[in-house]
Amino acid sequence: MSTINEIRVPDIGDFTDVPVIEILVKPGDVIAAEDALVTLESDKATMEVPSSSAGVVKELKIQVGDTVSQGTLILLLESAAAATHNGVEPAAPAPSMPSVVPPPAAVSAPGGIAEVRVPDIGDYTDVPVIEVLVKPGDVVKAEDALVTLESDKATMDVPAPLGGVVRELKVKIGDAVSQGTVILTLETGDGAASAAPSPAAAPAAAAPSPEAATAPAAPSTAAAAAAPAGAIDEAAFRLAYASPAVRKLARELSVDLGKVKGSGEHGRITKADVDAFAKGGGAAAAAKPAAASAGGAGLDLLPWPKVDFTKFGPIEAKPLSRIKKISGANLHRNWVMIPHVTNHDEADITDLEAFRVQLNKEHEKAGVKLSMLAFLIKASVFALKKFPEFNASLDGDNLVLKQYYHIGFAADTPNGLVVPVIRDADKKGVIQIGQEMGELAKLARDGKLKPEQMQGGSFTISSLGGIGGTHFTPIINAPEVAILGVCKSFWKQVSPDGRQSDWRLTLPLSLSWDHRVIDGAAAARFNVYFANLLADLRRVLV
Ligand code: CAO
Repeated sequence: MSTINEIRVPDIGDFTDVPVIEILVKPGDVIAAEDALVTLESDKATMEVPSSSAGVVKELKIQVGDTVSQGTLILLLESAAAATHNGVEPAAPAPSMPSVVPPPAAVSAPGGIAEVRVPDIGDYTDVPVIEVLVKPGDVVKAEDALVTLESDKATMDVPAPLGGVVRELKVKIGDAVSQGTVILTLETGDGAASAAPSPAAAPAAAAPSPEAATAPAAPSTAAAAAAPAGAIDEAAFRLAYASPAVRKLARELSVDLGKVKGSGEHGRITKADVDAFAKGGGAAAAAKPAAASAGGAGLDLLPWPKVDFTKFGPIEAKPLSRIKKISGANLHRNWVMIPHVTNHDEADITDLEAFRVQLNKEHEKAGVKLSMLAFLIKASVFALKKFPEFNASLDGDNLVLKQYYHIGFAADTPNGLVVPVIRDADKKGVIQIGQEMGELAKLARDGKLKPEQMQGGSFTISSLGGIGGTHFTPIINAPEVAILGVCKSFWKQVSPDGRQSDWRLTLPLSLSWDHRVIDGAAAARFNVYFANLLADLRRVLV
């Protein structure tokens, strides 16, 4: 006899609405109790949810991109009666995950020396320290990450419970820690505990520690020292975008994660990538479009320069935001793997601007405020219909021409660049596009965009029009093949016949395109057609 168990998200501390970034099982899989089912990732921790029972996966109830909280149903598991006899309790709650934002854990004398200890991390003991993010002399603020711990189920940062100056490190990479282990001592006090460290106040700047004198960051020095010559590059391993289970597998297979190309979302390295890399020496890269295929020699670049900046003046080291790390890795890949060319042009938007102002007046009472970008998104659809290879993706030797028009727009947020997508822009009017843009841009600024609101784009527009500039080189948002950049419009005197002249409002266009798919003549034609559309939108009727 078999029973169906509901497997739910266990206690994950204070976290709610945590995105699911990977599903590790599928219907029909036979799993043992404690096998990892899904990976969740917040901005502080990556954690795997293990199964509380053994059995066969019957039905998945979530998908990648969903957000989950404690109690969310993950899947249905069919457990054999034998499993119960073996002592596996089908209805047993899944093991509690560690609190990922632990309560402050310092023993502190105001204005004195505080011992910062590992806080409550649930049932975990002897968790290895995989990264030490600070060094003696560093000025830290409350909540700054101090060390990263990684068990086989979760990766978590231990934050500073209060501000101060790091006095002495008590752990190093490789140490195993449990609740209560002293991580470091912190000198607290009026100046030290203040939120914004002033460069002059940082002892690291005034009197560099021995570590600071040899490397910009202690973690990389320590990691490099720990790794035997010719072994895994620890710094690159740590920076690789992968879940704990994938890291564990990479360790087991001695795979240098820093060298594996991720085929997952946002370039995330999956188990399959690690397996393929281990078996085929870089086979993971073959999953990429044509340019990524094997055969190219290594870039053979010089190592990145290591400079002790404190030798030249005061500095402040600021960790990159999660968005910056993800978008940086994507931008880097796109820049290196796509042969970019950028064509610059100009569009006469004098009449369109007058129309925009008039529309805004007409809809003022309804609270509608259209910027030029809404018109550009709409106009791009017509240009993409005319030049379908710009609304496409490379898939091996095939060009996938999309019959949908999902237009992404780059949005600048306090945490970095994100690209929300207006779906089916061909089916929407400019006012609806403008309203959706406003909503998506607000969600982006508040850090509340859902993954699905950034997926599926077929072409992107990056507008710096509200800021300035004349032209720039936007980086293509793979797997798309083109991106349009626009800058601030300006008044320009033009003379079509060399005798009479006129002042026209002019919009600078910068179209970057993938030379594997598009050639220069097509790009020039695209720009001319697009500019003509903007000059006279009646052309869309033709
Ligand atoms: N020329 C002149 N003025 C322009 C303009 C243009 N091309 N585009 C917008 N403006 C004006 C708007 O009309 C608005 O003016 P008012 O304040 O007088 O109404 C002002 O500039 C600000 O516009 P905006 O930036 O708020 O609105 P938008 O719709 O143009 O852009 C958004 C929205 C989310 C795309 C934008 O805020 C943003 O984040 N831009 C940066 C994108 C970016 O970082 N790109 C680079 C990516 S590569 O690193």
